[in-house]
Amino acid sequence: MTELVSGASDSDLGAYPTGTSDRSGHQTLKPHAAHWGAFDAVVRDGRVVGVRPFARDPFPGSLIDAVPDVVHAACRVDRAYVRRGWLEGKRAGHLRGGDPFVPVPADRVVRLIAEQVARVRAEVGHEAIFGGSYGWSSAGRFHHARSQLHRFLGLGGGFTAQLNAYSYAAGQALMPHVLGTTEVLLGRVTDWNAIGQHAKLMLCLGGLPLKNGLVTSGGAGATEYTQHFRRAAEAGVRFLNVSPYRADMPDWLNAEWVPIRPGTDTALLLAIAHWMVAEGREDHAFLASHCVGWDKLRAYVMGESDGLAKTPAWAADITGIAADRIIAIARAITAQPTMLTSTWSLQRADYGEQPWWMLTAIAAMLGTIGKPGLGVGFGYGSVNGMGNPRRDYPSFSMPATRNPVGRYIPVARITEMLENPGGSLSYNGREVPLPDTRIIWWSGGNPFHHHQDLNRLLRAWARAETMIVQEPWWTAAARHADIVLPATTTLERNDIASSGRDRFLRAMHQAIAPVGQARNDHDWLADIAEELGYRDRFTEQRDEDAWLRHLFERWRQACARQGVETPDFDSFWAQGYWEAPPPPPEEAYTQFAEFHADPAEHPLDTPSGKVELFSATVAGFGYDDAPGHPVWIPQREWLGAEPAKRFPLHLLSFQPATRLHGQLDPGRVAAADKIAGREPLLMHPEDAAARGLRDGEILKVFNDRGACLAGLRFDDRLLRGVVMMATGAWFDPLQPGMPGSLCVHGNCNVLTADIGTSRLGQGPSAQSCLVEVERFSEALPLVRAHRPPPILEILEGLEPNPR
Ligand SMILES: Nc1nc2c(c(=O)[nH]1)N[C@H]1C(S)=C(S)[C@@H](COP(=O)(O)OP(=O)(O)OC[C@H]3O[C@@H](n4cnc5c(=O)[nH]c(N)nc54)[C@H](O)[C@@H]3O)O[C@H]1N2
Ligand SMILES: Nc1nc2c(c(=O)[nH]1)N[C@H]1C(S)=C(S)[C@@H](COP(=O)(O)OP(=O)(O)OC[C@H]3O[C@@H](n4cnc5c(=O)[nH]c(N)nc54)[C@H](O)[C@@H]3O)O[C@H]1N2
Ligand SMILES: [Mo]
Repeated sequence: MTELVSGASDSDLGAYPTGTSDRSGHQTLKPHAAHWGAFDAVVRDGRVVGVRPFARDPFPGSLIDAVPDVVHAACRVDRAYVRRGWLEGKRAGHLRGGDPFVPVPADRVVRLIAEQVARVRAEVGHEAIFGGSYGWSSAGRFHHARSQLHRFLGLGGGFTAQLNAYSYAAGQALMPHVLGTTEVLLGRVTDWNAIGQHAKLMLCLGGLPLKNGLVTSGGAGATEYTQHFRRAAEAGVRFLNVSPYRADMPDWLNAEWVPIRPGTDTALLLAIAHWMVAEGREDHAFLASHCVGWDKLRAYVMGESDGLAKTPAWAADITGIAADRIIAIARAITAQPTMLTSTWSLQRADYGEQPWWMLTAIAAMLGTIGKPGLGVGFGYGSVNGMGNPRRDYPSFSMPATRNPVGRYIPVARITEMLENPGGSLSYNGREVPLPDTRIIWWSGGNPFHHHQDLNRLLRAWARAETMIVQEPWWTAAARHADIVLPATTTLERNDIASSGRDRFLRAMHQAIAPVGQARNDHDWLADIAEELGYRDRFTEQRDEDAWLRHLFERWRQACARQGVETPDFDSFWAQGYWEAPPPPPEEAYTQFAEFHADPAEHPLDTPSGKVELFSATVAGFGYDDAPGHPVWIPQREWLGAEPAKRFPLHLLSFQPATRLHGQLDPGRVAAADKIAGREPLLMHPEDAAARGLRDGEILKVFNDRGACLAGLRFDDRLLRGVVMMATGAWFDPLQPGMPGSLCVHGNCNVLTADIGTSRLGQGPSAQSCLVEVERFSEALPLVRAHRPPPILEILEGLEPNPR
């Protein structure tokens, strides 16, 4: 593999289509891939100057347009830096984010890190290194930053890890108790062919938002997300969009919109259940043969166990949906074959386990779990690839490394971990001990993007001694670090992209030389491992090329075991991609089909082998925030709650249409969507009129936890009282390092609450958030997030003080 600049040789291009030189002959195309799609990078004079969508992608997304901007952005980390305060010994107890950085030579920074790691390992223990490093990293599977860090820390003795994903942590904890698997939310779900062939109606909580299909974890060669909706609609499926936002479903699906107050779906579902029982529409046979606990759930629904019947009239007050409309929905789903789904967002809220458990219960009452094309599945509207008709081929990956100390926290409990060293927290029936964290190490994720209540995080973050962040860009995580290692972007190295939800394997050719002194994460870690005496165990004495060939060979053998023919590495690399044979167009997959046919022969992996509408296991945990069957518990913050008087707007922070989380934020696609450089806040024009606000104005959005600026965008597709902001505008406090400082750019996580969904799931609960807005009439502060932080040139005489 060559590191190409201009004028590629034949061997660079190989069999890859070469009709790509412009008249000057200096332009080349390099096959590449990212979570936001597959593309060819257009390279001229050592720079990425453009992108062309992958020719085999039927519906390439628009996010790839931002790639050249971000690769060459001014906010690339150009070399290694150490925070001045850290060098002066201002470590544990000092707020990060305020003081400037000092450039430090690469060899010295490697030694500094190795010293700290060795000392903490010896003096405190491996669990004092928090290496959870949650985040999406990049699509390439060898250079996947988080996997590389876990390998490095695991081989060195271990670390404290993070369990589950921000995306669906509550669901990951709950579903094994109910359906015996997490596949129903992240794996191979009933596919769109089956839905199109058998369903007449699809009830979608949270809709099927088009923008979510722009991304696939690991990247996709085929963005087929919308095509499946279209085909299902053409096959006669009608769609119900139950959501506070009409635009969660594309107009062309002609969906019926049922506006619902955020966080109240469980009440709606309980009322549907009540009507079904009252009308005798539940599938008694299925409930008896395939489920346990119906008697207990039934007693709760009818009010026999708690004196409160969950009638449509009861739910109408909570949800804002009229009782007769609730009955009409209940009638519709019982009268025709119906598929049920919910976006992942519903469980990123207080008690987020409940709507998913109750939706599963409705599928059980309908008797449809495992019936062709029916039942329930989560996430059809959340990411490209869910429900893709496919065969299960091996995906290309780094082998997982063991974490010898076996310590972890539930993914979103980081602030609590830092606040409570030596304490513990309840999670899914266990007491999880919290370590005394000394080193926080992030590579491939951005806690100052993804975590809730950033002001609280900022205070807790101060407790550790050393924060190490590996990043290509000066993200907020890098700015709040002590030691910053410049990482290459994928365009500066060779890799292979692969996703379990996509049938293409794609070569990612290095397109340009590393920018500045950026290095591959693997190479940084190999050098640190060398200082610590285990380079060879870390690298297995392979370089990048040898690793890719090795991993490819493993993948190839796994394919061969399934009888799938694959090319050799060199042919694959030259071709730029490999496509798994697509399944025959009529082939359809229904999850739980065997269980449906014979529950005794094919039991679920639950204690009873059946669908657990009441779980003795969960009940046994004794959690009042997640009892043994689905229940309605009002969220701490919602439109019916007490704080709504002071903060009368429900803020939903949804996934951005213009980037992937914080990634690509410095690029043109995200920039074009902003209002005077601030993240838009969507609001119903009447809510705005009631406050005397005009479209396009800059607002201050606030609650007791924090405040940010946002640009007002009218949107009459929203339920009144609900406002929306996308996540991902880089956190930009007016006074860096000061908790509570106004974020001038519009990062919604200064507003969200940091409370676990419940003791069962301990997932993030970002969606339960009330705010108020007002016009911001001061002079607009500069957005500095996309510039490097203050950097001091050389500080003579400042010797690092290891402690
Ligand atoms: N309010 C609110 N907050 C949310 C959510 C919400 O709905 N509302 N959603 C949550 C969800 S579902 C998720 S998944 C999280 C996402 O949170 P994250 O996954 O943490 O967000 P990303 O911005 O994708 O962070 C990935 C980081 O890795 C860096 N990176 C990319 N390539 C490389 C590389 O090769 N090497 C290194 N070292 N770094 C690299 C990128 O620059 C980026 O900063 O956010 C969560 N936060
Ligand atoms: N373009 C783009 N696509 C992405 C991502 C990205 O960053 N950019 N991120 C990816 C990731 S990591 C993930 S986890 C998925 C997340 O996928 P989701 O969680 O499905 O995405 P969201 O946009 O948070 O939420 C979808 C919709 O749910 C609705 N909703 C919110 N709360 C409620 C509620 O209480 N009730 C009802 N009925 N509806 C509600 C909102 O109107 C919102 O528009 O998206 C993935 N797709
Ligand atoms: Mo996610």
